[in-house]
Amino acid sequence: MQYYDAKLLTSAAKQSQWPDSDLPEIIFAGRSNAGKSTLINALVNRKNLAYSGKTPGKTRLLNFFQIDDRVVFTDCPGYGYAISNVEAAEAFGLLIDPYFYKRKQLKAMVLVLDARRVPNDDDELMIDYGRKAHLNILIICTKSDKISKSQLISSRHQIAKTLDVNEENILAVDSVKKIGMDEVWKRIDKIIAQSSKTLSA
Ligand SMILES: Nc1nc2c(ncn2[C@@H]2O[C@H](COP(=O)(O)OP(=O)(O)OP(=O)(O)O)[C@@H](O)[C@H]2O)c(=O)[nH]1
Ligand SMILES: [Mg+2]
Repeated sequence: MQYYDAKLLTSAAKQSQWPDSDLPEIIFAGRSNAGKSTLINALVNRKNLAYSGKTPGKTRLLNFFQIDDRVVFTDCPGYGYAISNVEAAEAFGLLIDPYFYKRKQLKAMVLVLDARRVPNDDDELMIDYGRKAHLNILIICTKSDKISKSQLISSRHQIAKTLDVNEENILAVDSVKKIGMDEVWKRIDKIIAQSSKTLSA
């Protein structure tokens, strides 16, 4: 089992609180309860690094985790719980807008989707954020253990169509049993390698 030195750098509500770091960053975004925090924990072999809670939608901050001296994972608050709540939507925009558009070391977005659900308008909005900020986009379907192989195949088709992405960029994982993590790391390593070129350029 691979060991990762992973630590919470900081939790930020606004730009002045972003950590002072020049490592490449990857944001993990997705609907509340999609499995963002559990995925981060699984990737670094930790149980409680990123808190994965029983009260979905509670985190309202960007949580920055440094992994070794290589990369920073940013755990984004989940969206979609209070879709009709304008205030909540505004607060979310205020939190992530500057981060997506001003954070130079932000290189990629992992869009976390529950494999059992079709992407909704919020997911489409989120992927648009990533595209407008010129990020690499990787889609991870969590909870693949909860559906059959054939359901997973059709789910991936559906996601590719709805979000207009190549199926190659849609991976499936079971974060509880930590299945699929090697493939996710391969993609992350690739992103890190590419961004170290642009960061030092
Ligand atoms: N079976 C199974 N359960 C999962 C998987 N990933 C996440 N879960 C469960 O789904 C629930 C939500 O996971 P979280 O990681 O807290 O979700 P989140 O996206 O961080 O949620 P917010 O922070 O509230 O937005 C937890 O009970 C997890 O144990 C998976 O791959 N398989
Ligand atoms: Mg979470």
